[in-house]
Amino acid sequence: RQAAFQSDIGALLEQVGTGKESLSFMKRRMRRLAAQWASAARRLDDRLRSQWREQKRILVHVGFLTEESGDVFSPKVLKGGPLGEMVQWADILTALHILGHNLKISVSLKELQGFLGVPPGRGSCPLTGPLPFDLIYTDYHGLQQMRQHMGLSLRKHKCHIRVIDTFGTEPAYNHEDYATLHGYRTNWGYWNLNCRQYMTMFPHTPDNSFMGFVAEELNDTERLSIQRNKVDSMAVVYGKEASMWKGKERFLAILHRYMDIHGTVYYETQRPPEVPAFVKNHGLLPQQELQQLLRKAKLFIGFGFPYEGPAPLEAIANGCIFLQPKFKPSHSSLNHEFFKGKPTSRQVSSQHPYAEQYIGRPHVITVDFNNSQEFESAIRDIMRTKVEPYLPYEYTCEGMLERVHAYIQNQVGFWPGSPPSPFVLLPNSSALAWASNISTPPSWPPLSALRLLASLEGQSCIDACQSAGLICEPAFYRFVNIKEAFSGLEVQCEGVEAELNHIFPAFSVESSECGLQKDPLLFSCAGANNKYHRLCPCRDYRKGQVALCRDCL
Ligand code: U2F
Repeated sequence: RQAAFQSDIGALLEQVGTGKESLSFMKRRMRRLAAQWASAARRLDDRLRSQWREQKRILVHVGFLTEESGDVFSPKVLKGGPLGEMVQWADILTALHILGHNLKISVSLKELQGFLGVPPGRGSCPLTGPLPFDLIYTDYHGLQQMRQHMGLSLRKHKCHIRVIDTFGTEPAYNHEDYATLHGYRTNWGYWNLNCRQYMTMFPHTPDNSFMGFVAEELNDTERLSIQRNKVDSMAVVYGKEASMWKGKERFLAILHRYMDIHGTVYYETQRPPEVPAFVKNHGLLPQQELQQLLRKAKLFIGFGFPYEGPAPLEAIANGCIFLQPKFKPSHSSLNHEFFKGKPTSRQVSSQHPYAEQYIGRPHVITVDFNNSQEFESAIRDIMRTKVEPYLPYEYTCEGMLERVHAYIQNQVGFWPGSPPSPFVLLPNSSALAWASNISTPPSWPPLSALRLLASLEGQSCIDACQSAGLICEPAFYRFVNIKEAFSGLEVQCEGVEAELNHIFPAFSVESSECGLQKDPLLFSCAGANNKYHRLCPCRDYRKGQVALCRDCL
């Protein structure tokens, strides 16, 4: 069946249900952004007119909201607890609904069992027969619950699963045996999925798929009124929980010399002691009112936590400049409590690396806060700089619909053991040009986007592709994991071995050693080793939509 865009979200709101503060928050958000989604849907519908879009049967099981996983987030919705995840789930549900798929939503184990066809009262009875869904979106909590209740048949149905995973999972952590042997085992990882089945909040490692969320878009009238009403001396602090302000008195005092400081910190009866008296604290605001505050403010300032949330994008979209601390050294699972046990070695270079790397100046200023002079001069600069509201296309409703549509229609066949590439390097062509054999299964992204590069020693494929203005594309590893790739790059190999090592395919110039990857599950854009140059399959990407290549739609 062809999927038809459905802009009316009435049925979706009904499906989401009631009884939890988290669900109410999500529904308020859905209602508030409904018109914005509807007009994005019209634009995308016009652009995709000629394309067949298969309607999928989709189950969304939000594991972290189930009582069985403890549901620690719901009681904190009105108390300054994390909302980023709820923002994202609300937007995923809306996108799937608007794209016209057949959606079922579950936020409890009972509902999950009902949808999967497990008879009530027989909790651990494994699902037999075909899966009644084409796709299941869940999270790590939900995955665990599905394993308990589907038993062995989970393995059979694995390729239909997508895991919403805020900070991402790298291949070395995902591969159970490898993780166990090489010290990458964590509480979350080792599910042996194809890493593109993990979907992140920001484009972290391209090994995962970037799911994202949306921020508010402005019409012309709103833009104009923002321009008129900006107050150059008004700052809003990023941090809705008092603990995020702890130990920041020095920075607040400096900032206060220049600007009026506002906060949206949750409190019960009294001002939290962490928030100085000169700060105008509005208390935790409903999202809509926070937007209004950001429209007036010139500066949105982060003090290092929370990491990688939605709020800075909302601030920038409302014409603020985001000032944030540079982390030296970077924070990661090796040196910071918050990231410890997360299945990634990613180096987090500032509070919000996406804002730093993908947006940057003039909207984002990242400085060493311990250098008072640098900090102070950044504030002075900000007060003088005029900026326009800015929202990267990938965080608009149209951008998210476009991306989710592309994934749903094209990310199929996540079989870890996909056959080795029958592709060969054309004689006399440069190492960068690869040709396809007509009888092979189609690739997505299309193979025409492939550019093969060798990384520097000690450089990851994420960085190697990035420094060539490209992005690493894990789906292409199987095409370059062949010995011809080394000769194509004019690398001298004394024999080529296949090994289990997440940085392979790679070569060492010193020892003339060349290695191929033995297990496709370990193809990894992340990862580097000082001894090796890695073979990196890169591709182009659309400006403002890094998940998609030029010919991906
Ligand atoms: C991130 O979670 P947070 O919820 O702490 O992220 P924020 O950027 O603070 O904002 C989430 C939403 O909270 C809203 C705001 C954002 O969309 O509009 N909000 C509000 O409604 N009222 C207010 O007064 C202030 C903010 C991240 F998203 C998670 O993935 C991480 O787990 C967490 C920890 O790093 O940080």
